[in-house]
Amino acid sequence: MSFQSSAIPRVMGVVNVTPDSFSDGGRFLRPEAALAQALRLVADGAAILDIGGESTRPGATPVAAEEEIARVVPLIAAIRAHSDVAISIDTMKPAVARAAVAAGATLWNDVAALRFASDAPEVAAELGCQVVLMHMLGEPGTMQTDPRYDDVVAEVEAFLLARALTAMAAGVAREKIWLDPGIGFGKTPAHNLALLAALPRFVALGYPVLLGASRKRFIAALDPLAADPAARLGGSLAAHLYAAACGVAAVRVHDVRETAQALAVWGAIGGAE
Ligand code: HH2
Repeated sequence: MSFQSSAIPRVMGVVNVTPDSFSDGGRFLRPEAALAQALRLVADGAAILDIGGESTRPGATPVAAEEEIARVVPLIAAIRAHSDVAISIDTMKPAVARAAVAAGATLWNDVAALRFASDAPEVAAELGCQVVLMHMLGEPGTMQTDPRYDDVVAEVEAFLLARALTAMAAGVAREKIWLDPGIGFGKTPAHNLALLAALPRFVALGYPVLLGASRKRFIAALDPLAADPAARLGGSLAAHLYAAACGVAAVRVHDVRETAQALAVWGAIGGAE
């Protein structure tokens, strides 16, 4: 296997301001609790905070743009007032991305890869922010209903390259684009493991790669004692250290302190050289 290590990946800490996210839903709905959590993640080692106002787990209730904006914008503004950490907005809606960037976000993390609104690529270009294009099979409500691929790695790779071309055709600068294979978004455990194993191939595409394996269900498929998402720290760390060795630019995690420590040890051993 050819590893492409060059640096310790940045840690992106997750702050979900939602009642129903799969691992931290409901915990940070109050603005003060969300701000305290965000600042704790910065102190713990997060270089980027990913703020989400709508859960994408299968069966989650869709949220109107106005409600999503009301959840995320005050938090982004409050974080901006307290810290210069990079802020990412996790949304599929151009109106939410626009409001978040106006409040201080510099990265639009779109799990729909700018597919779910016809003007999304143009809005991304107009905002001039960085954009994460993530692979998802279909849409959140049905993505986990018997997902099938002939060749999951080739199909995810082709999808991401096509979405990058669409974004660039709309005016998004190439250097603003990140790619993410979308662990858990329309994938069986076997698909997720194949995509993880193929990370060097995704890194070789020449875009920064973001990897989000934190507390995801494929870990429970490998460990019968990990039914509770909070019991998946060991598996999350293993996946993210492996991703670091493959040369990803950032890892999206809930357990920021533990991940930052693991990456520091890995880097000190020489993993990033
Ligand atoms: N995973 C989740 C949400 N957003 N964005 C990117 N780029 N990559 C991911 O792997 C990713 C993501 C799912 O995790 P979480 O935010 O904890 O849950 P929910 O979607 O239920 O809010």
